[in-house]
Amino acid sequence: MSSLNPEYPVDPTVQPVPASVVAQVDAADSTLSNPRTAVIALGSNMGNRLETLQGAVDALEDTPGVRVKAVSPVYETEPWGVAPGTQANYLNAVVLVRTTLPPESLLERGHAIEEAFLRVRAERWGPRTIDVDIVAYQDVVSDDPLLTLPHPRAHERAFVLVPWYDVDPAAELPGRGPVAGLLAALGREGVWLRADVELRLPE
Ligand code: A4P
Ligand code: MG
Repeated sequence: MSSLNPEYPVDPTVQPVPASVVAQVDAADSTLSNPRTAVIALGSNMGNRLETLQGAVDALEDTPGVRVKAVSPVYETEPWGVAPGTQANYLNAVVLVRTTLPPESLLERGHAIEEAFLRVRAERWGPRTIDVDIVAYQDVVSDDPLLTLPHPRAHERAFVLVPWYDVDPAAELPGRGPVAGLLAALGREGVWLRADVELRLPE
C-alpha cells in the first residue's frame, strides 16, 4: 500500500472530506467566533433605580457569550408615553455589547434579567423596576413583533439616542441613519445628565 507519509498510512476505507463540507464547518466556526455588536437600552423608574441598572449591566456581563464593551452615563428622564405627572422619572442608560448569542437568545436573557428584578408587567409603558430593550443588533432588520429590530421607537426617544451617542458618536440606526443626525433633529428635551452617579463597567 502506498502512502505519502509513511507514519500515516492511507486507510482505503476512510473517504477524504469533500472541500465543500470543510468550508461549511469553517463557516460555522467563524460564526461562533465572530461576535456581533448589540445596543441595549436600560430603563428603571421604580425601587432603587441605580442599583437595578447596575445589576442589569452585571447580569449581562455574567451571560456566557456576552461581553459588555461600554456603558453610557446615566440620565434622569421624564416618562415617555404617559400623561405628565402620572409616573416617576426614569434613569436610563445604554450598553454596548459584543455577543455570539443570536438576537432571540439575547432578548430571552433580557427578559430573564427583568424577571430577576421582579418586574411586573401590568400595563404597557407602566412603571417598571427594569426594562431591557434591544435597540439594535448589528445591522439586522426585522418586523417580528416578538423582536422588532431595530427597536421601533428608538429613533423618537431622546432617552435612548442621547446615551447611545455618548458611547458611540458614529453609531447608525439601521434604516434611519446616523444617531447624531436623529438626535440633532429630535433635541434633548426631558433628558438630564446625572453627573453625580455612574455605572461601572464590569471588569
Ligand atoms: N419586543 C419587540 N421588539 C423588542 C426589542 N427590540 N427589544 C417585544 C425588547 N423587546 C422587544 O415589551 C413588550 C414586548 O415587546 C416584549 O415581550 C418583546 O417580545 P415589554 O418590555 O413587555 O413591555 P413594555 O416595555 O411596556 O412595552 P414596549 O412597547 O416595549 O415599551 P417600550 O417601548 O420598551 O417603552 N420613558 C422613559 N423616560 N424611559 C424609559 O425607559 N420606557 C418605556 C417602555 C416607556 N417610557 C419610558 C421608558
Ligand atoms: Mg420593553
